[in-house]
Amino acid sequence: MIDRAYINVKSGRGGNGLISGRREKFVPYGGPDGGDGGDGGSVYISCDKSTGTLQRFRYKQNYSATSGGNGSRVNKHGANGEDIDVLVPVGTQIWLEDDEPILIADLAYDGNRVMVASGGKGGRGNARFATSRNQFPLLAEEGEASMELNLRLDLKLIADIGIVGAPNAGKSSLLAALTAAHPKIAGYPFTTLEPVLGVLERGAQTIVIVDIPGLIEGAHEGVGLGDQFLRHIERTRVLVHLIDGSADDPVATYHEIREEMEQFGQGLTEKPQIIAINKTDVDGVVEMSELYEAELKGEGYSFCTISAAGHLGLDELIEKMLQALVESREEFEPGGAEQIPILSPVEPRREQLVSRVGGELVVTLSAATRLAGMTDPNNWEARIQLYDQLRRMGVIKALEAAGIEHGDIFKVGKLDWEWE
Ligand SMILES: Nc1nc2c(ncn2[C@@H]2O[C@H](COP(=O)(O)OP(=O)(O)OP(=O)(O)O)[C@@H](O)[C@H]2O)c(=O)[nH]1
Ligand SMILES: [Mg+2]
Repeated sequence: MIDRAYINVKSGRGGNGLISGRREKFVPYGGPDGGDGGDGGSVYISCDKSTGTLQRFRYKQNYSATSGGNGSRVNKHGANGEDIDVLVPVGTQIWLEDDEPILIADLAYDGNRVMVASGGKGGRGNARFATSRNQFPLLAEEGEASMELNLRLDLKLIADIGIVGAPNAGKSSLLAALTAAHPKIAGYPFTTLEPVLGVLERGAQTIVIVDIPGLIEGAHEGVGLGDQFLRHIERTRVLVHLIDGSADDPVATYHEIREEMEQFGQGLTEKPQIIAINKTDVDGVVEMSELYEAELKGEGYSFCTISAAGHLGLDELIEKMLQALVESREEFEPGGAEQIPILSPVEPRREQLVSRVGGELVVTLSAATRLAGMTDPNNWEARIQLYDQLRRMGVIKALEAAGIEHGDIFKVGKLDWEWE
């Protein structure tokens, strides 16, 4: 079972604005008519309770939204790119992979959604730059660049109910009896080697149940991979502790497993728990169950007797599970499902005007580089118009403040410019 995955997301870039139109005055339909580029699509991540694991991210790691279309003539706007939604299970944390990973969002409740990479804005066409002073602008903007991020997904809560117990207790049989899952079942210990998820539908309720491999003494220290399995039940709300009623000393085994859980820590023994004695169809188990129940009463948990293989007592067990889930939700979700767990928004786009890169002054303001990207470097008139825009954006002031001198070269997008 995978509970961590790495993905790469990329938003769509904005489409370019267009420089187009007829320069002559008094011509019908004359004037600048270059349309705007469309906006690029954004990438969202949303959680959904029908998605159980991060398994499928093993096969697909790259998620990209589409780019905006370029503007065209006659003021025609480019098509917008399409947003995409990456579906993850409820309980997924999204981390930005950096030197120090940064938690972007904690999708704790069904339907939570967060934008992780915003689409680039479309560039403006030359029609938008027309003023009374400049009736035929030779300027347009490139679309805003896309955003690309490497993310780590961590699934915190994998199931509502975790079934724990000794090897051979009948845990997988119980999962098979309650859900449509088909775990391997066999009459020897350690049949289950990896956790298996199943879904139980009860009216409008959907309960995700996880069956884990059997726990034995030393589990918390890693014996039989027990520490890994304990980590899985750490991420469930309610435990069903299944006891093999036909085994030799089930009460002692129960205490052994509780001791392992106690040693492991992480609040496992504080979770709501239902003790279920299994195999009541075996002769004598019903009678012995009364004794076991009396001995385990002091534990303060609710108690029932079932036969997983014989499908006996399951309705009562399901009722107890539902009740425990309601109580656990009241305890952990005071704000209810409306609560928004999203922690921090995506990193804002960098908006520094000018920076020095290896002794050279480079204009970094994206609004400026996008204009430069569409400017014909050989057209002096276009360059004058661009210079005028750079001045309005405060770029020229910033270059002066950075100490630019006569004869120095500065870069804006693909253009090199000599300072005069
Ligand atoms: N008689 C009887 N046998 C049962 C019952 N439930 C399970 N069993 C049997 O007990 C054996 C173990 O069942 P599993 O469901 O594989 O047990 P498990 O707890 O998942 O075992 P591990 O995965 O090895 O930890 C199998 O032979 C089952 O058929 C029951 O209610 N009655
Ligand atoms: Mg099993």
